[in-house]
Amino acid sequence: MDSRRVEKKGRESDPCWLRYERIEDEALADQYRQWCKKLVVCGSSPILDSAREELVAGISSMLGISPTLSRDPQVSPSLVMAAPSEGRNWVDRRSWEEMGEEGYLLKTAHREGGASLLLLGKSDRGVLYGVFHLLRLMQIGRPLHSLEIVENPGNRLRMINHWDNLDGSVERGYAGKSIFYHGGRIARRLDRVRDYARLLASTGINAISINNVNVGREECRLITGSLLPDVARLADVFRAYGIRMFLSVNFASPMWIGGLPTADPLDPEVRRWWRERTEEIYRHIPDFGGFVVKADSEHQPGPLTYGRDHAEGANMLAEALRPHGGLVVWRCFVYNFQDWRDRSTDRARAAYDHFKPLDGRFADNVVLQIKNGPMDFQVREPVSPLFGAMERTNQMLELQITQEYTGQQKDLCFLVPQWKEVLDFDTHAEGKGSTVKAVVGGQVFPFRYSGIAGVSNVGDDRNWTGHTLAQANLYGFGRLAWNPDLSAEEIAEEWVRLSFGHDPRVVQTIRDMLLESWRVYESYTAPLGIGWMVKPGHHYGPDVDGYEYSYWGTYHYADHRGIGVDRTVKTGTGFTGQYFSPNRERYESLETCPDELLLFFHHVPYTHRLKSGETVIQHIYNTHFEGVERVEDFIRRWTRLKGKIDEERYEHVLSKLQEQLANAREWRDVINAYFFRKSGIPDEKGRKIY
Ligand code: GCV
Repeated sequence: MDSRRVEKKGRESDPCWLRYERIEDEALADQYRQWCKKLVVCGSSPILDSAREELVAGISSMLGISPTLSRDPQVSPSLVMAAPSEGRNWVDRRSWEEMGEEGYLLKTAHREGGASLLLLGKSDRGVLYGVFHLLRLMQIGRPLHSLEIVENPGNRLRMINHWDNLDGSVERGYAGKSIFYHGGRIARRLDRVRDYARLLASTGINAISINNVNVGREECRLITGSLLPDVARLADVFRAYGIRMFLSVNFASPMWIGGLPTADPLDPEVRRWWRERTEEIYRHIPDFGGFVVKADSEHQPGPLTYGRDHAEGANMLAEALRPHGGLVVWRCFVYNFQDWRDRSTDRARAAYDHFKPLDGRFADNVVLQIKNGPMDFQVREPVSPLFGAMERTNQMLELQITQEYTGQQKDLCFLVPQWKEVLDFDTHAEGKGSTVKAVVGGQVFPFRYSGIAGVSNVGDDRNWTGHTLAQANLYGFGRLAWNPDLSAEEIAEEWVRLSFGHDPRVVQTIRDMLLESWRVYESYTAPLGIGWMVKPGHHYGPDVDGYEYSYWGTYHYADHRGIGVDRTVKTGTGFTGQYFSPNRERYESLETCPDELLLFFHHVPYTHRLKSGETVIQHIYNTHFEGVERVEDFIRRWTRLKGKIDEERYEHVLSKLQEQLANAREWRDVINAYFFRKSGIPDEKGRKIY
């Protein structure tokens, strides 16, 4: 076991997918030993040192040998890990040029006098990513004798956002307390943070923001001399794994901690204040990434208070960061300006209505961070129409790894299939093929900065994520941010093998359960694109009209005749008009709108027939009964793994599944009863509705 793992309450934290279990197939292990017993390391830097340490730890643990270290590149056979400056000598020009800034090459080179396994990067980061790739191949049992791999990331920014507060709480956190903060201070021991950095780097993450986007007064201190030395300690840990640190800032900081009478972005004193603050940050953290900002949203202050718009607000911060190479990540989750007294208000329209007119006005070191859907991380939503709609403005995608509306790490819900649908969605912004992944990958418009951010699901629980199987979401997020073309199946299988080994029944069972789980969760919580039927505040469990902003049932508009939100141009809120053709027409028409989003876009009678042939009301009943049955089936399948995986994880997952079953039953009963009473239409199968 890795001695670097921190102890919590006397117990080691879970290594997740970096288990490096001893390879039991001796023939395979022998093959690997041939390559790994001599390690040639050319170059040194904090990142290369992390790479070397990881490689040595992985090899020792999997193969039971300590590789001899050498600087002599002629040693053979050997594994050669070379810094960018030296790696160039090892391969032909074409191979070298195939690699991008953060790319790497893994190649078995058979040469006169012997052979070497080359692990080269265009940057130190690239080498580190190559090390993790090689270790992954070994954990999965792949042969190494004829490797020829060149990998480059599909996204420039691959970022994790934390919603951690200084008091140690985590907004929408379901896995214990923050790993960064305890009681108003930054943790003294950072072993756990270091293991986290390893986990993130192993999937290719290169940026992290470490505090909640709802920035309270206390958290404002993170950008002051009182906490910056500690923030810099955290930055040091992440830097050694190629991860740049960002901080969330409160737009009113000049007033809250600067003593100024205003935070108006056009006020010269305010601008000077931000410049000086930023300079101080860079004195502590020379490679600081920049600011993440939630402005004019859910009680957070912003430029609108001063009659300024979001571009003026963001550009002021961009100006302060520019001399240092920093970025402003400006969130588009803004809907407060809408008039809630007006019954035709549609929250889905908000981000587009607000930001689209500002296209071209943002500085080039501002990136707009857009949630995947127009609402807020629901189980099912269409893709936000803002993607691709601002061709002169850097854009990135925001996903929620933490499972606020998707089971809160109590219910199993593997989100990669949902994210794949988002990434593969064709916006048609520049004609066919303008997928979301191409937009945020910077291939549709030449964005200077773009990429993907995910809200972390990690806390100080021993297993990091509350539900052990929720580790797969963190892993899957990182893998997709690196390579959005990977399939959900590939990612699920890879994660299971790394985390649970290669027993065919174990692999198949867990992989299949993961892949089915989002639709199962959807089946008992969110019929046909209707979301939000959650208990207020904490958002777990069913309450059809419970959601705190659910004025007049605006999220489902259910009455005794029908259900759904009419968002058509013809008779509704006009939201469908925000999409490019042909998506606009597809959603506008009842005939072509996909069933799973029907009630998001249309208000229909309960007796409306879906493409499946079922009526809407019968679909609601059926899916809620089936959802419970599917969870019962999960439990049956899981119990067949007894004895095939370690007792601790077996029992833990079993208890989570039992909790999920209770939750699914509650959803079934509450939702079915509500719509039975509303519609007066009985279940055609005569099942009991409570
Ligand atoms: C950090 C949702 C969540 C909030 C979160 C917000 C956001 O509304 O419920 O907890 O705040 O999204 O993304 O800013």
